[in-house]
Amino acid sequence: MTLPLTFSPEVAQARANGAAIVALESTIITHGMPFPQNVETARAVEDEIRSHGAVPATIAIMDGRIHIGLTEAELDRLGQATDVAKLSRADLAACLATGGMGATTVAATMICAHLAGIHVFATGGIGGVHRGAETTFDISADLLELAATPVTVVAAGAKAILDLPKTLEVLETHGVPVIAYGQDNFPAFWSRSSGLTAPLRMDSARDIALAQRMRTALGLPGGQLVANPIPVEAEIASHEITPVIEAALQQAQAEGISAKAVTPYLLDRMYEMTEGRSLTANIALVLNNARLAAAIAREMVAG
Ligand code: PSU
Ligand code: MN
Repeated sequence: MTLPLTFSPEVAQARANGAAIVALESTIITHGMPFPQNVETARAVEDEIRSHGAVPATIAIMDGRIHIGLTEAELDRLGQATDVAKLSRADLAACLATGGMGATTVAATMICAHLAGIHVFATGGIGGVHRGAETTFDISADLLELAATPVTVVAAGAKAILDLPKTLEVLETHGVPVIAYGQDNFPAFWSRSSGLTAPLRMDSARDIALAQRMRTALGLPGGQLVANPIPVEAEIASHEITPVIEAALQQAQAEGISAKAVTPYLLDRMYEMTEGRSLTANIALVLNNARLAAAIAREMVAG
């Protein structure tokens, strides 16, 4: 069976030229931000990568094909669609087989990026171990994907809607390098610090690129999580965001939200309760991650 990969003209050209490429996920577009800010942000992130010397490849499933890079029209279609499946490792193949439209999470984007020969991927936050996981067993497949698929993921850490100590423990158990960029602390998405020390720290894109290559050379499967703190001016202090997180979690529980619906529900409640401020911060940190990912991708190409 030939792989159902469709490259956008821009990405096809980048591959032919051996240019630096940065993968981008699509669940952040369909389930992470409201329209039209989702499409505007997706475009701004792509432009940020272009202006930092790399080519963006937004990944999504459309018409039974894995699209590596979306045209303007495809991005619009995805951003406005309301019936898009949220795809992880478990449902990627089924969506392709049945021809539906699907947005890729961190896990599914890593799989598709690897198939396309892309080694770096920028996003906002990764999934993790949910609070109460000791009873719900709700642990994002993103964590196991980082252990299995050789793609370096640049995120702003993980949201404090998750259980961050447990998230770091699971990553360690599965042998995933967690690298804080430019500081010792593991960042918590809207806040630069979670109060937890990250297992590793690096201060240059070059070291991060080299570490991924070294990992693969050693025969170790899997990628790396680069935790890049939100820019200072965009940060929401932890004493401001914590009560909002608590309220959102309580509402999710009261409404019996479970499984795949949990993360999108919490993001939506946070947006409402902060009157959009959580979204402004989210956009700033994704742009910041795009810049770092572009620098890492350039280092990987430079070899
Ligand atoms: N965290 C965010 N924003 C997001 C997501 C997570 O701050 O948009 C999305 C990503 O696509 C991530 C997915 O891979 O949610 C994780 O979902 P789950 O917890 O159901 O595995
Ligand atoms: Mn989950």
